[in-house]
Amino acid sequence: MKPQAIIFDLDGVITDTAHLHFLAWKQIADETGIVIDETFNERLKGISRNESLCRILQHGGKEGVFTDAECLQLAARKNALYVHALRQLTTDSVLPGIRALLTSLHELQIPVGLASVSLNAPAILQALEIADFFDFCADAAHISRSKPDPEIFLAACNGLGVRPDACIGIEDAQAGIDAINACGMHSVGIGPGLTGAELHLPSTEFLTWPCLSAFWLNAK
Ligand code: B16
Ligand code: MG
Repeated sequence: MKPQAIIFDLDGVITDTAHLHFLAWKQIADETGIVIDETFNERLKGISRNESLCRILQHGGKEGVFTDAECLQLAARKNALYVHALRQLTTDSVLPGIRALLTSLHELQIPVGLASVSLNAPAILQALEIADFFDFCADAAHISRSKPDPEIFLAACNGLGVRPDACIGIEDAQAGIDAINACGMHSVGIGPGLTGAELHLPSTEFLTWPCLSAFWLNAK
């Protein structure tokens, strides 16, 4: 038996945009007198744009300092910086092993979904020239709760018409692993520092169909 679908996170699994998010947020934080570093940035992975801003302001002790309109402006400026930085993405920016895995899944006719809370996800898939591999991308604009809430993964399952417990979810962030587990999907974690993933791989290079297939036989 094969899984009914494989559902991917974007940032950190398909391509590494976390550093670009960090640089854009760092510029906004610097301008508001808040210090953030890469360690703090780990806490923003899988977290929506507005929620990320709230966490940064809280981190800098500036919660409640800005009006709602000013917060919207800060988030919009961060996004403009980030979108500008996305211009550097090329087809070579797909993480190792991912294009080969997507090709295998396509040949095996296993549906593929995307569960990214990034509103820029469709443009990123286009820039990487892998959009056609995805049967359904959950629309982040219709999600009201960031990971670790399972909402985005459930939306991907609904869109594909599959049962969560018959699917594999792949994530690099702790909030994402928690979201996958919360909806009964089978979780695969990529990279260091994660707890609770059913299968844990050091990097995307190890993410092959034979590896996922063996995991699936043991998971069921
Ligand atoms: P945007 P994922 C998430 O993507 C990022 O991990 C997170 O850092 C970012 O704030 C969020 O997307 C929203 O992104 O500002 O482009 O809408 O990990 O869910 O693929
Ligand atoms: Mg991620």
